[in-house]
Parts: sequence; structure tokens; C-alpha cells
Amino acid sequence: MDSSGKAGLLLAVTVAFWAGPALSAGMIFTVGDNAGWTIANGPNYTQWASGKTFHVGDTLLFKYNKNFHNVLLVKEPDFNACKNSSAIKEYNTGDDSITITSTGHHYYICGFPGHCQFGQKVDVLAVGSSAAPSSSPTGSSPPSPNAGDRLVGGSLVFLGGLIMAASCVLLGF
Ligand SMILES: *[C@@H]1O[C@H](CO)[C@@H](O)[C@H](O)[C@H]1NC(C)=O
Ligand SMILES: *[C@@H]1O[C@H](CO)[C@@H](O)[C@H](O)[C@H]1NC(C)=O
Ligand SMILES: [Cu+2]
Repeated sequence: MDSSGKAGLLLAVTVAFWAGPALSAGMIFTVGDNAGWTIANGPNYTQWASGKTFHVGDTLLFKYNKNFHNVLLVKEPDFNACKNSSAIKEYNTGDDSITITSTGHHYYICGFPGHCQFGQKVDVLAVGSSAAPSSSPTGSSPPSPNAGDRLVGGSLVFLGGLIMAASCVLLGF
């Protein structure tokens, strides 16, 4: 490999490393996992959501046959009553990618007759962004619950340095 090839490879490794964590800042959740958004085999979406932590910036992926299902963002009373006539928003592509933009509850139901009653409904409770807070990290505020995330970020940066150093050695720089 000539030196411009090496430089290119090093650049690619570097870009991949630094861009990776940025791109993975938001998690992608496929609602219902492999079962998707359906009533077949009656996935329990309460169970699916429990034990997961949803953050602002994460994405919900609703996958379903659009001939038989849709996705309605509704208010809490409509969620509880399975009422489909006053949705805040309707999605019906069969492959809806919904990014969570606010904290709190996000109530989704299927609007097709009987489906919500059958359990095709999910309450996604989102907490704050998983990214480091935008406020100055050098501020005097006490450690936030996000301190752990930042610690992880720090060790990733350290790991990045190691990987770059190793790449230089391997590529003969
Ligand atoms: C779904 O799961 C939740 C939480 O695990 C449980 O409380 C509920 O009874 C389940 N619903 C059905 C219909 O099995
Ligand atoms: C609501 O349910 C009715 C039938 O009960 C159906 O005709 C209508 O298409 C549904 N609306 C939505 C938005 O899913
Ligand atoms: Cu449905």
C-alpha cells in the first residue's frame, strides 16, 4: 500500500471511530421487537416497554402490514378508552420511524376496530436526552445523573486515542 493509501485508510478509521458514537446517540427501538406492531400472537406491549429506558432522541420503529394496522398518537384518556377518533397524529406507512422529541408519556394505539382493546397499544415513557447536557460541563453544578454517560464518553475518547495510535503503528506511520 502506498502512503496515500495508508493515509486514506487512517482517515477512514478515524472518521468511523469519531462518527460512530455520535450516530449511536439515539437508540432505535422496534416496537414489539421481531413480532412488530400486530395483534397476531398478542404481543404484550406493556411488557415490551417495561424495563426499557426511552430517551428524547431515540427512535420508535413501528413495523406492520398497513392494510390491517395503523399507529395513532393519542392523549391518555383515548389510550385508556381505546378511542381512535381524536388522534393527535396518525401514521400509516407500515414502516413508521418516530423520533421521540419530548419527555413524558407518548401513547400509541392501533386505530383498527378492536385492535387496541386486544392490546395493540403502547405507552412509551421518555426521560431526558441520553447525550451529555448542553450546559457547560465546567459549570459548578453538582454531578447529574448523566455523569455516568459522560464518564463512558471519556473512556471512549481514550479508547479512540489507543485505536488511532495502534493504526499508526500497524500502518507504519
Ligand atoms: C402484560 O404485561 C404486564 C406487565 O408485565 C402485565 O401486568 C399484564 O397483565 C400483561 N397483560 C396481559 C394481557 O397479559
Ligand atoms: C376508527 O375506527 C373506525 C371503526 O370503528 C374505522 O372505520 C376508522 O377508520 C378508524 N379510524 C382510524 C384513524 O384508525
Ligand atoms: Cu392493528
